[in-house]
Amino acid sequence: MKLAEQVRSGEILALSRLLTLIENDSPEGQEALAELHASTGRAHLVGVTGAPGTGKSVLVNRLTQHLRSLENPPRVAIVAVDPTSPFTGGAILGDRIRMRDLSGDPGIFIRSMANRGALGGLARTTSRMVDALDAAGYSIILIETVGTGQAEVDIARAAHTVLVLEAPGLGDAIQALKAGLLEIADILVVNKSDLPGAKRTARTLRAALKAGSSEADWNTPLVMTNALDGEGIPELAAAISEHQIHLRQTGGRGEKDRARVIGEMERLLLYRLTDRFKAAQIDGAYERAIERVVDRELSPLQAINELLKNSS
Ligand SMILES: Nc1nc2c(ncn2[C@@H]2O[C@H](COP(=O)(O)OP(=O)(O)O)[C@@H](O)[C@H]2O)c(=O)[nH]1
Ligand SMILES: [Mg+2]
Repeated sequence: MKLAEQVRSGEILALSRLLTLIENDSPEGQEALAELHASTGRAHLVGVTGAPGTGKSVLVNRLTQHLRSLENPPRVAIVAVDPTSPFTGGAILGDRIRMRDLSGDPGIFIRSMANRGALGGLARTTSRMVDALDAAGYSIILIETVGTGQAEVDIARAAHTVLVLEAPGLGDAIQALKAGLLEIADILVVNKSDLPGAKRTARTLRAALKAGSSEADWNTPLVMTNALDGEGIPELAAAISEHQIHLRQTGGRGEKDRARVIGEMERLLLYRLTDRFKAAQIDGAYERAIERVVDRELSPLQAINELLKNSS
């Protein structure tokens, strides 16, 4: 059986292999993805972002456990996009907890990005992995990204439902405001509700939410959780489900999917046309242009205009 068919029929080893092929940007992976495209579009994508240490990994683990304990449990996949070294405490602890609590349930699939998807770009690689998991029949895909770099924030933003995590004691509320994280939140989560200061953090964020709420048709809820003991997790799951229904009813889901497609196509077009353009330059004209810009003879715009003029 071909790889795409194996993935579609839920074979775990085939799925793992496809994800590795995607990470390595291999043609075989691209071929399988092309075959699988018609089987995508069913999963609900949930982005989970926030500063390091807010408890994203533990929360994702706890949320998954909760979803799997429901009467009709969805199949859940987790993609962890964590550019921090695997040797930092948080990531290791998060992974260990996951391994211990979630292993053995065939309805759960967990994948950490082995590298930063250096070959294909982080956003592109993640988006393709999500497509593979979608085609493999996971109906909820949780995407954990550190809310620090623009690429990571963009990955979360591309999801249908975006959770932004906060925790007391990091000077965090202000940080999130600065980073513009609040604006992309469909659900705001104040985790570590057991710690002193959690209520104050929630109050600060509620005020900020009110002040900044511009989206007319969805009032971003604030949910307090304790990811360690699971308090607030059922409420969080309910809020995600409500947002999912809201998107379906308002046509927001279609809009988000379309935006994702447009983004992916424009990225591809950009890479393809750039490669083709560079390949068409004769006698190192492109490299020469770079040197002239470096030497301040031309501005980047002048250099590109000149190259375009000479090659048309
Ligand atoms: N007190 C408390 N600690 C938590 C809670 N959730 C996570 N933590 C701890 O916060 C640290 C960072 O958690 P982790 O999930 O790795 O954070 P991440 O970097 O956002 O993925 C770990 O030591 C967790 O045990 C919580 O609800 N309450
Ligand atoms: Mg983590």
